[in-house]
Amino acid sequence: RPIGVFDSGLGGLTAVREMLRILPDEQIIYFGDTGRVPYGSRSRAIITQYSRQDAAFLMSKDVKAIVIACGTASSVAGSLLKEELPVPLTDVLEPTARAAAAATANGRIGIIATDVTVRSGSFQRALHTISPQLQVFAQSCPLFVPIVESGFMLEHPDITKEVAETYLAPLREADVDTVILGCTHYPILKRIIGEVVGAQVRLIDSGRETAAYCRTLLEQNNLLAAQGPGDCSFYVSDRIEEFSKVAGIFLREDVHSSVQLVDIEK
Ligand code: DGN
Repeated sequence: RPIGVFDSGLGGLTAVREMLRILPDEQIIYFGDTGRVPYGSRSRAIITQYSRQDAAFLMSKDVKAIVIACGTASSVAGSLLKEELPVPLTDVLEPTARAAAAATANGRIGIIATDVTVRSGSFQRALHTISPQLQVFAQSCPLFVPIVESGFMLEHPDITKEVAETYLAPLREADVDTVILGCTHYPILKRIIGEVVGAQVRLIDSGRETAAYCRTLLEQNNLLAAQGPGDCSFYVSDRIEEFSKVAGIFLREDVHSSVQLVDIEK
């Protein structure tokens, strides 16, 4: 049986890229809600409703586990879906917080994420559960998701960098030595973000850490695929061409033939 992964759009591919590397025998079903992205500026009620629909779609594909590869959906609906769904599920919060707490030397951690995620305090809580002494500085970067979804950063890296400089200035002043990329879209901008914060700052990739934890989750539940071949099929709710283009560049393979359109509200 496959593993289901969902995000509001392209961001969850940061988890998929790592899953393809560390779980090469698994079948992956990815759903990107490109018709309704962004989630980060919507109400909690709507994000909960969308997340439930996304998970239900994956369940209809008979998945054995679900990865919520979206900081926003994790922050709003993660606990709820863990209770509601009959399969093991991970969100991005705990694996990412754990990696950040392990990486910091000076105890000062920055979080960048969508507005909803920052305001929910979810990463802050996850970090303080691990260690109450950590000093946490959070910053929302609302333009990053549309920049990624539209592929804008490919044509305009200089403007993207200027946007990043504006958003990240407070974190530089706060002298953080670790920054959580708490929205799974952000690792797609990792190089630019890294240039802005400087090489001495560790960037924690929420997609990648969640993929690593997914492996642990499968092991714990005795669900690892015995043998391959693994593969990945993609479903999106709109803009199949744009998704395929950016996904192909990011995953470094042509995904066109494995992307299908789905009506999630049916
Ligand atoms: N990838 C989603 C996240 O991690 O928060 C982006 C949310 C959105 O759609 N803005």
